[in-house]
Amino acid sequence: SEHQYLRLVSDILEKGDQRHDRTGVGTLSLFGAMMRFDLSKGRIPILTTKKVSYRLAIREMLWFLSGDTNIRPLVEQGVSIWSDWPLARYQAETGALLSKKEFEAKILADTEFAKKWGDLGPVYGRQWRRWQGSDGQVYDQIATLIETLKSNPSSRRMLFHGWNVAELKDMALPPCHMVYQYHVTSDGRLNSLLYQRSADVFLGLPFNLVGAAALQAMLADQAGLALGDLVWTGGDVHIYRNHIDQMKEQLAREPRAFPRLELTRHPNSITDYKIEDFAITGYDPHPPIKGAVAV
Ligand code: THF
Repeated sequence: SEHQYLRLVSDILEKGDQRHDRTGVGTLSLFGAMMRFDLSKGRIPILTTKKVSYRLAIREMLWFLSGDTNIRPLVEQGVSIWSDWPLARYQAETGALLSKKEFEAKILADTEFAKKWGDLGPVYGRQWRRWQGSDGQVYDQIATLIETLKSNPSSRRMLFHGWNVAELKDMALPPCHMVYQYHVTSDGRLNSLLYQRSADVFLGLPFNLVGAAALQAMLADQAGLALGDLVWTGGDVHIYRNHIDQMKEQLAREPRAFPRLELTRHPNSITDYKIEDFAITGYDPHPPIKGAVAV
């Protein structure tokens, strides 16, 4: 339940190591954490102690699955959560001072501009769907995973990975949610385990939980399986210093029941899901809590 998340937050606030980080903001950080969510009753972990824009998180997951690495299709759908990194690169390389809104407007208006400045490099989608092997072959890790879920569900090798060492230097950000492993129980339930090397507990983690649960539901749907547990595990699990007040406010709230997820359509392929296929019911969150993202 959500208490696991709140306990993690209070652990970090109480015992977290004060660290300097890449972004210059500074964090309180713990190393190594785990949470386990039971999805078998149809409920998925969308936090209720603040309002989470879960549609953005599902759209982000659908974008990963499409194999795209350019922010343009996200911006077209009103998803701005990836725009800060291309904007920072554009500003650093051209000296131009644009607001995020102005930058996104150029991405939408100008195809050439979007190609040049909207791409994040070989991030998630590329590695998941088109991992370039040293043998010259291109590997679709998601297609292989679905095949194995169907043909050999007792396999212990059902996973996909984002950390392609040779290509890290070309990525706007190396993958945070890095390995997804799957497991099918003898009674046909799909479990998943996400290993996240670095977790922004206030902003990113709530999104990553929604994405992982939505993905698990799509994979189960494609492979004809029921849902089991979602296990989340984190490496450097941190709260940015400028999120501490927000986290304290969130901790003071009483969690409610997680909402239900139902897929209302059964597409033939993992790439055919649309945002409308995700019916979320019973989501009754506390009000949103704002916080700035560290770039
Ligand atoms: N970098 C950092 N510092 N934190 C992250 O969580 C993160 N990500 C992705 C890549 N780099 C990261 C980007 N994901 C929001 C949510 C997810 C993000 C980035 C930003 C965010 O600002 N959410 C707000 C507003 C959402 C909205 O637009 O409505 C929120 O209140 O949830 C982790 O994968």
